Amino acid sequence: MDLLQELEFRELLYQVTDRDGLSQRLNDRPLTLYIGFDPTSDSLHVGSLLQILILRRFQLAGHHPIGIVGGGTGLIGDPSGKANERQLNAKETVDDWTQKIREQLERFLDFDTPVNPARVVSNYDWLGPLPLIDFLRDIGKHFSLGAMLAKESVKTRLEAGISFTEFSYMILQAYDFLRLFQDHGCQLQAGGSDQWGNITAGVDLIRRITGETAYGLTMPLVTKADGAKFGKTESGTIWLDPHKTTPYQFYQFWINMDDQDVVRFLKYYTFLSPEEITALAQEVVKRPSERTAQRTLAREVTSLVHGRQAMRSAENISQALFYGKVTELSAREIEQGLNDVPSYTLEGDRAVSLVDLLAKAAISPSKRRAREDIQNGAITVNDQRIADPGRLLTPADRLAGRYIVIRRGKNKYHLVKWLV
Ligand code: 545
Repeated sequence: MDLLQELEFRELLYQVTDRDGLSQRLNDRPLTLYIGFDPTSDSLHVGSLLQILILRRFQLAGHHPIGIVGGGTGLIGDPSGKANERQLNAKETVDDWTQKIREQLERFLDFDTPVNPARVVSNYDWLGPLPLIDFLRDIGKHFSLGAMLAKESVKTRLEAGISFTEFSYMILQAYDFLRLFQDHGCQLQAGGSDQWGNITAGVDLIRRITGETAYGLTMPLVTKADGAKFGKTESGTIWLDPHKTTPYQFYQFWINMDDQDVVRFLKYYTFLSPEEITALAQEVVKRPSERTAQRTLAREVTSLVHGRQAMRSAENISQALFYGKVTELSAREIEQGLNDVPSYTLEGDRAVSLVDLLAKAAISPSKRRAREDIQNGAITVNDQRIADPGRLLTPADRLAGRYIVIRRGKNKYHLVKWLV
């Protein structure tokens, strides 16, 4: 299986400007390719992860990957796939985000391999100093208004409105490709299918100016079988930054994947071989309740993004919460596993009555109901069912010296914390 065949197996090929030409070129000798990421926020998310992994797949196959961070284009705003004009962000903000995105990209690529080290560059380096008159004469002249208006990204916006700023975006992205082609021999640009218009604009510009061939390739936009938006949960976007989405939340996102989606996501997001993926696909059919495919997916992607240790810890938290063993967790694991459940903060070492606490922390609606909840066996403290309505909580009940985990009913978790 060559690289393009592998991408086909992984359902990652959507459009290619010249499938046979590119295939030959890839089998002939190492190629340089790039993918761009605009700093539209301070972190990349699971949507962009797919693209980062494409760079990595090419690098593993011996090709030279370049990641562009759009320090320049991020100041303009890509209209592709956007129904409305974007709000411009302040330059300082874009600068700050450019730096953060650059650092994230760098974590996924290999810069130390002597044969085909990765490169990450910001397009502000050449777009920032670009002189307007030269730009309009040398680059603008190659773009026909008819072709620009016919691009999906512009055509769909003519009604709702599009500024000259966003309209010009495709020229900047095309110019990036030309610069990388000239400066680094970069012959391929990849991206999601929303980028097709911008990518082909670059392929055309390179042909017009140099007379040579460059290639473009897109991947499908990631969708879910049930039509829900991929990469979001009730608690928001799944980011790659562990301060925005904890490794445990990240792990949960993957382990909760529907049976209908899990095999495709193993193909998209892991480096497991086609044989291993096929075997897991059979598990989904034969033993769906074991969720072996989901567990493998969560383990692989969490290790990839947050490292083995964070993955182990996420696994540990999941198990403990599932099997009622919170006492086995460390302080950090408790914080991580329960960071999105209601919490209540207390001070001091005095013993507190469980009934009072249940009412004060609004775990039970009132003191009377708190007593009933205890009598009905609905309350656990650190996974221990409590039967005595007179129970006092003392410092000895605290986990790691400062936490008590209270559950009401099957899975309504609450975290009580002591200030230390
Ligand atoms: C800029 C300069 C270039 C080439 C490309 C670009 C960026 C491109 C773009 N891409 C998207 C993006 O989203 C924000 C990233 C999160 C901080 O806008 N014009 O930057 C997404 N891209 C990855 C995929 C995409 C695309 O980063 O291509 O299709 C999402 O899957 O929307 O010279």
